[in-house]
Parts: sequence; C-alpha cells; structure tokens
Amino acid sequence: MSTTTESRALRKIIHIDADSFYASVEIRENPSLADKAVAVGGSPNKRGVIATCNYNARKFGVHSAMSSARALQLCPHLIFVKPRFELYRTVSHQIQDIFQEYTDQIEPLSLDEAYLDVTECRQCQGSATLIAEEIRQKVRERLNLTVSAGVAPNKFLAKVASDWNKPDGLYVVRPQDVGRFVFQLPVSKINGVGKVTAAKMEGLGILTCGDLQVWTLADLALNFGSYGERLYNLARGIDDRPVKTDRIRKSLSTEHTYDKDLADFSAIEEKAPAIFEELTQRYGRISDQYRVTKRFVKVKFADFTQTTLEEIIPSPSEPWQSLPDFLRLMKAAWERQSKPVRLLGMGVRLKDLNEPVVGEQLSLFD
Ligand code: TTP
Repeated sequence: MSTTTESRALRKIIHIDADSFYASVEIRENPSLADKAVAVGGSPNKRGVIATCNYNARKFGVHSAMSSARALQLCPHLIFVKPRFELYRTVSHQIQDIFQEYTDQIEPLSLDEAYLDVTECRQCQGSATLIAEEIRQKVRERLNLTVSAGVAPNKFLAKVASDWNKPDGLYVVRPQDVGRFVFQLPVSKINGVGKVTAAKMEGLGILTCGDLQVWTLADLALNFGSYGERLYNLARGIDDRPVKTDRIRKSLSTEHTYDKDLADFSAIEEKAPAIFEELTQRYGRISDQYRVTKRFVKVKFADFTQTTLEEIIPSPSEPWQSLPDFLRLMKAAWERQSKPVRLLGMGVRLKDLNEPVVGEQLSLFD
C-alpha cells in the first residue's frame, strides 16, 4: 500500500498565488485607489457579483462571489471597478515569464496561480526558498504587484503554504517538518474538503490531519468512498501528483560536469551509475505520460569537444532502463577520442502517449 515520505524521491515544489489579483492590478493602474476599499466586479444595481476585492474591503466581510449589493451593505464606501480580463491576461503572462527564468516545469491553475517544480533548478544554489523569494522580488520590482509563495515537497503542502502568510508572504514546509506540519493542520485546509465534508468529519471527531491519521484506510473508504485513500495519504503529507505542464517533452536527459577530469574509461564507469540513477528517477515522474523510443549519451572531453551517440530501443516491450546498455554506448562514444572527460550525460527520446496516432482520427464522414 502507501509507502512513507522518506522512500520517495524528494521534489521541490513552489505554489505561487498573486494577492487579490484583479483588484491589485486595478489599484496599480490607478494608485489613488490604494488606501480605499476596492472590489472588482459587477455593479450593485445590476445584480452584479464580486470577482475579488482588496484586503481593505475584506476587513468588512466582503469576498469573492458575493453579490455586489450585499457587499455594498457591508461596506458602504466600497468602490466598484469593472473587470478588464484582457489586462489581467497580459499581466499573468508577464508573471509566467518570470517563472520561466527558473524552470519550464510550470502548471498554471488560473491567471494568478501556478505550481512550479524547481527540483532540477540550479539557480540560487538549488534552494527552492531562495528561488521563491527571488520570484516574489522580481514580481514586485518589475510588475509592481505582490504574490505569495508556498514551498514544500509536494503540491498539496505547497498550496497550503502559499496561503499561510498571505498577503505578500512566504511559508516553507521543509521535508523534515512535514510530519509536524500536517499533524496540527485543520482538515478544512485540504483541497477538496468543503463545508459539507468538514462538517461530517467534525461529527466523527476529526478536526486535524492528526485526527485523520488514526483512521485506517478501510474505515476512511467506508466513510468517504473513493476519496478515502487520498485522504489517508494527504493526512500524512503524501501527494505524488506531478506538476503537469502543457509542453510536450521530446526528450529527457541528465548530465554532470566533474570538478576533476575523468582520466579513463574506468573512471567513467565509476561515475555512470549516479547519472543513470538520476535519469531513471526523473523518468519515473513522467512515465505515465511518455514512452521511451531511444537512449543516448553525451561525452564532453577536457578540450570542450563533444560527441553524442544514440540508439533506438528495438521493441517497446524492452526496458530501456539498462545500465549496461548505456555503458556500452558511453564506451563507444568515448573511444571516438579516448581523451580525459569533463562532462557525461545520459538521456532518452520520448513519445507522448496521449498523442493521437496518425490515421486514427475519425473523419467527419465516418
Ligand atoms: P483567488 O486566487 O481565489 O483570489 P485573489 O487573487 O482575489 O485573492 P487572494 O489569493 O489574495 O485571496 O482568485 C484569483 C482571481 O480570480 C481573482 O483576483 C478574481 C478571480 N475570481 C473570480 O473571478 N471569481 C471568484 O469567485 C474567485 C474566487 C476569483
């Protein structure tokens, strides 16, 4: 059944959420609104609804999806601004351009919210916390807006974390803190636990994820159906969902530059397993979306010349994860020059499993 967090490959996930997004953009465009209570949405006398409001308005109990008429009752000096979606889309792209400076593993959830997988990112010494801070700073300086960020080993906790110090905040759940963090986490913070489920849980004496942890998988399934297993995992801070990008990958590779050149093939043989291990692990995260069609290696010599060699995996049923096969390719590539080596790489070419097979589409006349 479920394994523990420790046995899983550690990921670094950042969840970014802009603060009162539409309202903040409008206030930026018209700074005279800055210290006022502002709502973006329909007009109160036309049965309009509020899309969002700034934090000044929230103090009065105004919130998203509330009727504008009700909002005006709660906050009589509330200023209404008509939404300008085109503008928000443009700003959203500008925010995403900043994310792109760090990773292409970006999953936008809406105009103002996205998950980033920065596990492979080498900037900021690979520190997801520093990356999140830099992103927040760049958004502030370049776009004059604030975003909140959550950093954690998975999507569930990163999203909870971005809300923790909102607005203009950062919260980090380090891998070693996951157990402590989830233990006291109210179940209402779990994405998917709405008012009804939360009330049902309260009736069963479940207020926190710690309370949930006492329940067996079977009992959770009995009470919450197909959601039971997910609850069982989330209560323990386990969430393996990958960050899903729109981009279709053509290949996946990993490489390493050595501080000291590798003098001969036996030195290469010694270093190869670690690269192979990393490649296998990274493929594991996307294996449900892609099939491997080819394997390849890259060898960069001390004089910066480089060579690559690749081969087709003869049959889809043949496992590509074979270290001896990669070593055989590596040896053939190295023997082209037989010189000291500064960098080794291994990779695979991919086929998107969701890609329609040519000729498979139905014609209108079928
Ligand atoms: P949210 O991220 O839910 O909220 P927010 O950005 O307004 O504020 P915060 O995250 O600081 O609490 O929504 C993002 C944008 O989506 C929001 O600015 C407006 C829009 N929106 C609607 O149009 N209708 C809604 O019901 C909600 C919740 C949001």
